[in-house]
Amino acid sequence: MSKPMRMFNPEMETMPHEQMRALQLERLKRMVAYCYERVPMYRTRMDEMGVKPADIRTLSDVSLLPFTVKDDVRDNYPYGLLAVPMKEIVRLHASSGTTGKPITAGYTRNDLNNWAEMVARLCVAGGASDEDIAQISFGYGLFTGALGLHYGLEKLGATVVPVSSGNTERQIMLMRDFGVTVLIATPAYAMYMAETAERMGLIHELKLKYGILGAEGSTEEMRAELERRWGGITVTENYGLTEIMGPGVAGDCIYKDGMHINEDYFWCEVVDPDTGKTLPDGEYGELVITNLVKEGQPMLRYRTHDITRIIDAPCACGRTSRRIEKIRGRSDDMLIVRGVNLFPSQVETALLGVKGIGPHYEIVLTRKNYMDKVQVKVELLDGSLLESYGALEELRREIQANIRRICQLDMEITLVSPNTLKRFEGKARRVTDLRNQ
Ligand code: DLL
Repeated sequence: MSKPMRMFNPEMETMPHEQMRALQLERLKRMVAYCYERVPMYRTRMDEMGVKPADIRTLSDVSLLPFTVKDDVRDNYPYGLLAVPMKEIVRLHASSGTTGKPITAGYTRNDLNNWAEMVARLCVAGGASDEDIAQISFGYGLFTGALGLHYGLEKLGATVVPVSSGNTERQIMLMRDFGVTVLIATPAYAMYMAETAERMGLIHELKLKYGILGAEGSTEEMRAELERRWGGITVTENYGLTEIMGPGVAGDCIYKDGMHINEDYFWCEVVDPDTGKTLPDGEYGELVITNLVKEGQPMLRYRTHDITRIIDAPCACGRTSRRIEKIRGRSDDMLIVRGVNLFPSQVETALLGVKGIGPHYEIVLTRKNYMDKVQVKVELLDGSLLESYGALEELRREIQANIRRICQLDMEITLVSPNTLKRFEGKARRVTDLRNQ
């Protein structure tokens, strides 16, 4: 048997820092000039700020450039930010979001080739090889997740099963029949699939080894629960966004100590979300990404709203790239409850440490007499507990104490019967905020 792949592109993935910085600077200079010449919005903004492409002499000069925000992409919907004639665009993707016009992205043929390369790297980092059979349970369509992973996995030579999301029992049957070894899904859907496989009594007949998950946040506790539920698989996650490319910006290696950035394609900074000032590596703030190589719709300093920090320490896997820590939350998902900042991920951490409850939850915020109230609905693993007031109260108190310790807030805990909360086949929506209604 051949040795499993350890890296897809060792030359790039283990490039010494100095050499990588030189490559990034060369690419940054070229990209800034490219955007200035071809995208009217960037030319206008840079002219207004009195910045010319020639002013970019070092990587830190990136801070001279204007930010790009989601509204810029919306305001230029659908083609206003393309840097090439439509004839050169061979694919369009979009992310719907909850309000307003979708966010669109156009890709040239070179963009698609580069995209497959960056995804292939993160799949190998997450354990996949050309010997694997990978089931893609992201919804196929305008969403970048399914096709992004699809071409990356094909590029590395894995066998792709493009099943898409939904019809969960059939997914489990196919996993067994096809001998699937790698699962591609959101963490929320992967959890739902694990439950379904357990219920069907098939979980031990599966050959699954790796879950390469992404497109939404999840906590370490959720990762551990997924690994356990699926019978001891390795779960890694990867990160990306439509505006910048889709999946492929960064991904975990099997050491799960931060997501390796594809640094030859992206320049990542972390900024103070309030002042926009660039922060030193290691400090938490908002991730801002600049495309270093992209023809169709490149972005300069795109504000992701995702909160993380950059890790610049060696990794046991031998890759030399800087990493981003697990996303803590989005700055626009941060809830302010009675003056306290709350990320939904903190609630997840508090819940998953408690025995007797399942990994599904829902957070509902209401306001009465100017007072915010948070209700957390959680499923019991054993429904018969609903008959025992004493046991229920004890469990509720334990959860409440955990939440108070982690979130510094008191919340009302509602324990519900097993299998009654909503399940998700894509990105989970766990928060309902009714305070301004
Ligand atoms: O979710 C791209 C993607 C697909 C990434 C598949 C990984 C796997 P959008 O739909 O544009 O693109 O959503 C982007 O999702 O700004 C984050 O808030 C969130 N997100 C994506 N990956 C992660 C992750 C895709 N690993 C938005 N952890 C981003 C936390 C994530 N949040």
